[in-house]
Amino acid sequence: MALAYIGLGSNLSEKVDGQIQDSRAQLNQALETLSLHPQVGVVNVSPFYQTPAIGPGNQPDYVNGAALLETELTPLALLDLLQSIENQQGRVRTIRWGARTLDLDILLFGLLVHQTERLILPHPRMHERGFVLAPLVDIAPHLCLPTGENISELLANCSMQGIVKLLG
Ligand code: 5RY
Ligand code: CA
Ligand code: CA
Repeated sequence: MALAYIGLGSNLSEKVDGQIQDSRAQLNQALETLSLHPQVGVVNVSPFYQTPAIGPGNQPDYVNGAALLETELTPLALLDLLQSIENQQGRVRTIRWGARTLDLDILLFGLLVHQTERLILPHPRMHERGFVLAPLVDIAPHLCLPTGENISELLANCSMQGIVKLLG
């Protein structure tokens, strides 16, 4: 049984059965699907944040969050599952770093350090992104990367400009 932290993001809504699924609903739907998987447990979920989009063009703000999973899956099997949930929730891959209905990233898989074409662990940019670290620190303030760096200390060096914690 491994513990894995994931990052969740969405900056596009989608219509499901005629109803608008806003970005918060996208994240909640993904967590629901994960919790129903026989080899995955959702241990803890962070508050969600509204965050200015970083990337090309003019994009809507994101909703970002983080979650702690316990899983029997291998890192690559978990990645397959996360990508299948992204696709199931209407993610269309057009331009790199473009707006998306759902983005699920493995941030940490235990203390595993792994680097292949498909998957780099820890997530290579997590240490410098406020929208990743702020929700993560809410659920794991004492968490350290395999390098020994504490995530609360890393967050203190990130810009929190425009990042707002959402209520409820
Ligand atoms: C930079 C470039 C591309 C940062 C930079 C991406 C999210 C990035 C996002 C998200 C917010 C992307 C990857 N320099 N902005 N932009 N939240 N994902 N706020 O989840 F993150 S595309
Ligand atoms: Ca991402
Ligand atoms: Ca991703």
